[in-house]
Order: sequence, then structure tokens, then C-alpha cells
Amino acid sequence: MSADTQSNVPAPIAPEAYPAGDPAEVREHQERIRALAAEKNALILAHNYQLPAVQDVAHFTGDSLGLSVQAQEAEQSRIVFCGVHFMAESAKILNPDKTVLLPSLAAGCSLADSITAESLVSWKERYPDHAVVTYVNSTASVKALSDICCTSANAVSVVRSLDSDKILFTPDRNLGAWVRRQVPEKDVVIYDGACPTHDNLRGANLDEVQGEYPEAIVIAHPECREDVLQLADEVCSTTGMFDAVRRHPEASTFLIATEWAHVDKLQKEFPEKTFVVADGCIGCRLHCPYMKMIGLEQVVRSLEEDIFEVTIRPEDQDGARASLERMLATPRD
Ligand code: CIZ
Repeated sequence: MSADTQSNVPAPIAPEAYPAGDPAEVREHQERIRALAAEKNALILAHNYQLPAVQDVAHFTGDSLGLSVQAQEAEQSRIVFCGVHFMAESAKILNPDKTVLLPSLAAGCSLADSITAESLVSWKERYPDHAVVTYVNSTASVKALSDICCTSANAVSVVRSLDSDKILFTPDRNLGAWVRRQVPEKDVVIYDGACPTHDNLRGANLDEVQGEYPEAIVIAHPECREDVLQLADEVCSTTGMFDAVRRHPEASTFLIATEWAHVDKLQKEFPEKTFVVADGCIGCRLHCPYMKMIGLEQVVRSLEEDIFEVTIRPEDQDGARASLERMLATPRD
């Protein structure tokens, strides 16, 4: 987008303008983190939506499905999970003998908070014949009450894999509606939660940015609303977006409808292409404040002081683990 555009689309902010900090200080923190991780036998995992400086220092980055697998395969005795609380919980559920640390207690998830165990119990009473499929963006107590979990990378395959034709999908209504459109032969009842970051984007926002980049390929996350997904050439999880870019070798520009940190990551992976956040503005609508609660200082402190340890209620452990393990046995879409 040119700087002198008359458009209402906010001018994009260069990723390096987002509070990346003084480069010397960033390097110093990253070196300290590497030294502490080696000393404490810690594996550092970072989600695709984490600040770029945090992702740069992680042993592995990825989506929640990929990071769950890394957590399971970890040889280290402790895992520092740079993501949000439900992701660290999943790592702990799958690795009950390891110490799992979440560097900030403020790293919650409003989508996970949109459904409680009590509300799921009453939904199950209303739909007693339905198999419960729960998005991993949920608490351990909700997972424990579910038949199987899914991520955005395998939600369609999970629903297809079930014997039951009646599904109760929780808690993300946009992902649930996307799945229902892909699997029309099943009766999918959908809970009314949403990720505000993705749900904030409207087709009209994307349409305006598309006017600036008429040739661009649009890749959208299935947590976006249907009016956004209808404008997309590809709908996939963050990890699926790498392959989606490769499916369009002729394209030079991509509009990406997901959290901006992942757009930064795609840009680094494919430096010869141009990636634009679908609302035209890094850090505007497609910004997850919870994912940005963890900076390098929090990771240093977490390693130094062994905080904040994630624990699972004993009564949730087995049920939540069974739901996650069924999910892990299902391939990506
Ligand atoms: O499953 C995840 O990690 C989330 C929340 C998004 C994605 O597509 O990676």
C-alpha cells in the first residue's frame, strides 16, 4: 500500500516497529535464555502468534498441534511454554511427569474462557446423543468432558472420523460453522464462542484491502467469520498456511487473515513474496493481546525462578488426556 493512499485502511506498521526493544538488550536476553535453558534442561516452545523475538529464541515454534507433539517427544525435564494457558495445560496433560512453565499468568484466552465445565454439562444434557468435539482452545475441565479434541489443523478430519453423525462442536462458532460446511452429511450443533481477534475482522475490511492488492491470494484462518472465509482462496490453520503459499508459486502477494505475528513469520519464510495482514495494519484488529503477554523478560524470569508452574486438577487429567490423545491420532486435514 502506498503511503499517500486516500484509503481508510490504516497504513501497515513494519513488524520491527512493534515493541521489539533495543537490539543489544534483545540479544542479551536471548543469550541469557539460551544459557538458562541449557543449565536447567528446559525445552522452549513458542506458538506462531508469539512476539517474533520470543519465537527466535525457542527450540521449536508451531501451532498447538505441532507443539503438543514436540512436548510429548521432549527429552528435557521441563518445558517453558510461550503461548497461552490452555496450550501449556495441554503440554502438562500429555507430560504429567514434566515441569511445565507458563512465563506469564496474564496469558489467558477469552475463547477458552467462553465455555465452562458447567455450561458444557448443561449442553450435553440438551444433546445427549451428540458426540462432543472440543477445540483445543479450552480448559482441561472442558476437555475432560469431551469425546475428542481438535485443532484448526484437523477439525474437519476429526468430525469425519467419528462414528456418530450428531456432533456438538465447542466452543468456536466460526470454526464450527466452517466444519459444518465441509461435512454437510453430519448434524453439527455449534456452541456460541469466538476468538475476538479473528471475529473482529469483517469481509468489508478485507474487501477494502483487496482493492489495494487485486492480484493477491487470500489465506484465512477458520476462526474468521463466514463473510471473510467466502473471500478466501485458502482456509487453513497457521501451519497449513506454509503449504498454502507453496500451492501458489505464481503469486507474489498474499493477504493473510490471522494474527499479525504469524504474518511476520510467513514473511521471514518466504522473503521473495509480500505478505499483508488482512486488515492492512499490523497490531490493529488481528492482534491477540494475550499472546503478547510474554516478552523476553518474562521468559528469563520464568527460567530463573521456575515460574509459573502449570498444574492440572487430578479429576481432569485422565479424561482430558484421552480427548487429546484421540485428537493426536487423527491426521491433519
Ligand atoms: O491451533 C492453534 O495453534 C491455533 C490456536 C491456531 C492455529 O491455527 O495454529
